[in-house]
Amino acid sequence: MRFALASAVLATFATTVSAASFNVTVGGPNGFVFSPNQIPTAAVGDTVSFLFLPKNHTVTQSTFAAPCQPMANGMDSGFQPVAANATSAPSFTITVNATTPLWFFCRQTGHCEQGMVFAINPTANKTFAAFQAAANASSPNGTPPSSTNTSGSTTTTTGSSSPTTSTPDASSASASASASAKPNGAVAFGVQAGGILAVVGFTAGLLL
Ligand SMILES: *[C@@H]1O[C@H](CO)[C@@H](O)[C@H](O)[C@H]1NC(C)=O
Ligand SMILES: *[C@@H]1O[C@H](CO)[C@@H](O)[C@H](O)[C@H]1NC(C)=O
Ligand SMILES: *[C@@H]1O[C@H](CO)[C@@H](O)[C@H](O)[C@H]1NC(C)=O
Ligand SMILES: *[C@@H]1O[C@H](CO)[C@@H](O)[C@H](O)[C@H]1NC(C)=O
Ligand SMILES: *[C@@H]1O[C@H](CO)[C@@H](O)[C@H](O)[C@H]1NC(C)=O
Ligand SMILES: *[C@@H]1O[C@H](CO)[C@@H](O)[C@H](O)[C@H]1NC(C)=O
Ligand SMILES: *[C@@H]1O[C@H](CO)[C@@H](O)[C@H](O)[C@H]1NC(C)=O
Ligand SMILES: [Cu+2]
Repeated sequence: MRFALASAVLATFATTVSAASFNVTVGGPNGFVFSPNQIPTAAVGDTVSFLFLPKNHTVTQSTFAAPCQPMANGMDSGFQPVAANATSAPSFTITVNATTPLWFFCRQTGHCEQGMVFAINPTANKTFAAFQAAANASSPNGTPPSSTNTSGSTTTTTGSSSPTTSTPDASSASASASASAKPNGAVAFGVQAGGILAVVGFTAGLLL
């Protein structure tokens, strides 16, 4: 068993040795943002690892036409609540399987409409800026369009303060990845091992 696993890892490594890996943080001190907010050029086989900072975000695939709506059969990390004082964070990794554009958003209430979107391989005609502008112009999911005040979000407090939150979070990321792993022609979920990555510098006072 151990040998088989090691062989599989080595085989995977051998076939992807030239692939690039990108890290993207989700949320955290900078607010409702992915950072960086786009990967301009990703090749087939490249991986993108999302690292979830406080508070409670998702990485969810959408389409250019409907930035804040989950794409049918698209990828979704599920909600990843991270305490403000957490010292580690769950991660979620996807493998790029085509060079066509990939569009993502956070489906936490109101976040997409505040520009929390992300793109891989945007094009000259379908730019990140155009995608984000469309997201900003969207009506919040489940919120009456007439409500334009920004105070509508109910997510300003972090629900969990458990210091052990990160481990189950990572597990749920793995579970979500597995559950959503069916090919959609664009990307595939990568290995979720090593889901816990050390994160330093969280400061509760900066999170809002
Ligand atoms: C991504 O993050 C991991 C874990 O912190 C680190 O080992 C790796 O070097 C980072 N990769 C890039 C391209 O920054
Ligand atoms: C961009 O849009 C223009 C106008 O619709 C079109 O002529 C052009 O072929 C498009 N370019 C690409 C790369 O799709
Ligand atoms: C979308 O809204 C965010 C948050 O207000 C802002 O930072 C960003 O510049 C906006 N993007 C566009 C393209 O208007
Ligand atoms: C927005 O909030 C202000 C007070 O915070 C209130 O006076 C106003 O009526 C609200 N507008 C809407 C559309 O709810
Ligand atoms: C994270 O957000 C989702 C959606 O709003 C919510 O159902 C869930 O309870 C939140 N989790 C925590 C720990 O706050
Ligand atoms: C985070 O803060 C909560 C109280 O808000 C505390 O119970 C918990 O032990 C803290 N966790 C860590 C890792 O410091
Ligand atoms: C990659 O995409 C192709 C179609 O573009 C599909 O046939 C294949 O199953 C995908 N691979 C994975 C691992 O999702
Ligand atoms: Cu979010």
